[in-house]
Amino acid sequence: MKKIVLITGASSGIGRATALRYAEKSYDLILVARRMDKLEELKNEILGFKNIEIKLLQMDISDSEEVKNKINSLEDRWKQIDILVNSAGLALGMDKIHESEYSSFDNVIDVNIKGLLYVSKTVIPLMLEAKLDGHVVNLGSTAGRVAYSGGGVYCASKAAVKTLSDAMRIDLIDTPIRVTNIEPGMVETPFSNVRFRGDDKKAENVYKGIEALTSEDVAEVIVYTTSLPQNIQVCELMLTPNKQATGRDIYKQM
Ligand code: 8X3
Repeated sequence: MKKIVLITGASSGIGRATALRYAEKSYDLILVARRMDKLEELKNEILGFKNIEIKLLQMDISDSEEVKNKINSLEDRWKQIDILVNSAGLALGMDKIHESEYSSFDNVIDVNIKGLLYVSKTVIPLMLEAKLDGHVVNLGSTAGRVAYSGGGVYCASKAAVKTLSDAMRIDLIDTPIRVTNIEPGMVETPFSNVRFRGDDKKAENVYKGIEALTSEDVAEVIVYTTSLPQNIQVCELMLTPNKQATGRDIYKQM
């Protein structure tokens, strides 16, 4: 039976690259994002090189009712989810906490923390019901380990992803399900364009003087951790470009 992977944030960046990598490996895909046109585009691209089944789910993962209803309404075959990749996430701006707009905190917390919880809370029971050797991959970040000025809520959200991953792993210790927290450092994706609300110059500056990782690099690592023998659980995996040692503030001091 072919394996199924559900990927959130599949319309761009690491989520998109991960979808392409699993497609190459012949997994069937459930692709989740808000932008249906982007998902359709990705689906067509994949079907151009691989004969697999792809389900598209247009969803705002920060809406718990929507997550619950849409995932639970999948046909039985699509509920047999082997791998969940919680890739959806964002940062907004680089303002110091005390200089930020009140409203700027909400979006990041809603997607990065609550969205990850809503999707996991819906998919994990399906994995348990189907008695699958499931695997949950959460996208953390070096920012969850080392805070930096202007990164406040984003860093905190990724620290939450680390803690939630640990808690999930303990919750699921008596089951075959594995939980992995992937913590990339600098990755050149539309992440910085979103953070700087479309200011390409500012976004480019983030990666100046450093050969950042690509989304494909991170996708490769995600697929690697889920392809290991069942008895090997990669709990956490931090990956950085060669010229980034730990978190972002340390890099800036070099
Ligand atoms: C993204 C890493 O350093 O841009 O998760 O915050 S950083």
